[in-house]
Amino acid sequence: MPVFTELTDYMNFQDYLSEEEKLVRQTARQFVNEQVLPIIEKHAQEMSFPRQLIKPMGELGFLGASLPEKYGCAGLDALAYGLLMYELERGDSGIRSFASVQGALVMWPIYSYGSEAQKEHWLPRLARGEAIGCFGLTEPDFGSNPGGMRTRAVREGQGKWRLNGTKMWITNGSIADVALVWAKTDEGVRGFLVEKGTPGFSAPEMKGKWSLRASVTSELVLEDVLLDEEESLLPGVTGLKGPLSCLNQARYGIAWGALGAADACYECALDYAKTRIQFDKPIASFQLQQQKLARMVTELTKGQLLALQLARLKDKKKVTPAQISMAKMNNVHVALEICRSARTILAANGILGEYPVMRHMANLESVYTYEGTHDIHTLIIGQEVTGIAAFS
Ligand code: TGC
Ligand code: FAD
Repeated sequence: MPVFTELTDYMNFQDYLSEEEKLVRQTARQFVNEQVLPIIEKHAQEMSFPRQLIKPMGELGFLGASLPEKYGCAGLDALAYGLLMYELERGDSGIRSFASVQGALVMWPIYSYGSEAQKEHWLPRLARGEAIGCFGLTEPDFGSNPGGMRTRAVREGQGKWRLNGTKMWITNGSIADVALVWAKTDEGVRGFLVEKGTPGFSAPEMKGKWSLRASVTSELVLEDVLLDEEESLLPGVTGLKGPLSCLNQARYGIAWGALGAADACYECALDYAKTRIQFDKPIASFQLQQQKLARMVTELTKGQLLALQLARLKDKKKVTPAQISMAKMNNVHVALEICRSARTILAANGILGEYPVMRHMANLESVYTYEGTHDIHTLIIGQEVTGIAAFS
């Protein structure tokens, strides 16, 4: 598999990065080149998550990277965090997914809605990769519409809660030490931290995926799980806005990350087109192939500029959920198109694991769906511009 030393930067956006942003990106790129690319194809073929990468990711500060140093995190700005996601997903969407779930969907809600004791107990361990987290919102019958969830938590005497329900499609589920489970209560939706090994709780792994094969996806089964309120209940939020606010963090990371996968495919296709000879010429000399490459680099660049502005808004705390939806929707869509186009340039070789193209393409089919499908983000933007919700 070819290893490329620099990211695609047609509009020279890197000239305006701070020293810290450059360092984070470079560190993540080196990590991916040295530790992810040599092993990822084998893991994807064997359908296993490379758990040996968790500790190094923790040591490098990649987990919960935008949270404060007080809890053992790197305290990165939004742009540095986005570039980190870009580089990780250039390796594989499964690696970025692991970091997204750990940081944006488990550590961020504990930081934002947890008690001080919960923060001190979980955040440093999660940051170091000594504990793994997962985020349980989706259910077998409620994906795009999590408000319909059936998982239920009821108060059981003084300071206790009883949880029943099933979650599905949960990244990291079977390897997680702690699951953040969202459940309906009489007060509205609440978040509960459920530790591995709690009686009545299990997390069977889902098998047979053709996408995100180097990532663990699981069910969460909760049968009369008895929880202590102080340890488990996130006190700081009630209502669907709890889980949906976490998604803003993760969707932001995906808007950057998907472009990393696209960059890997574009670079691979460009390199291949310049060296593959047909009709006595490199295929890069044919107009039809140049058109594909020009389109790919243009869409990649437009996606980067969209994500850059999103980063600026996010750091100024001015970003809206619908703006994040636009970037997630657009960037995953163009990333998938870029990967598909790259596959056509590599033709038969494009389906081989020797090149990263088909793996990225298959991964992005999941990315297109999770964290809100392309359709749902379209409707979120539609609601923003018309003032009319068209979800139901
Ligand atoms: P709606 O009535 O619109 O909203 C309910 C309450 O939530 C608030 N809200 C938000 N708050 C913060 N950020 C957001 N993005 C928010 N969106 C909504 C809203 O203001 C309201 O608050 P309040 O105080 O008035 O109660 O809710 P709805 O039921 O009509 O649903 C709207 C819809 C469809 C947009 C929402 O349900 C949605 O986003 N659906 C998509 C579900 C989704 O994205 N699931 C992702 C699961 S996690 C995952 O996929 C992880 S993959 C990880 C990986 O491996 O990388
Ligand atoms: P559905 O909601 O059943 O949608 C089916 C189709 O109908 C889609 O095309 C959708 O766009 C369309 N549709 C639905 N509603 C509307 C509407 N109102 N208008 C128009 N079209 C509509 N979830 C978690 O909670 N945690 C995780 O860690 C997690 N990880 C995941 C990992 C993977 C690999 C995958 C594939 C999914 C993961 N998910 C996770 C679940 C993911 O968030 C859901 O799959 C996603 O929200 C869509 O739900 P669904 O698959 O049930 O599709």
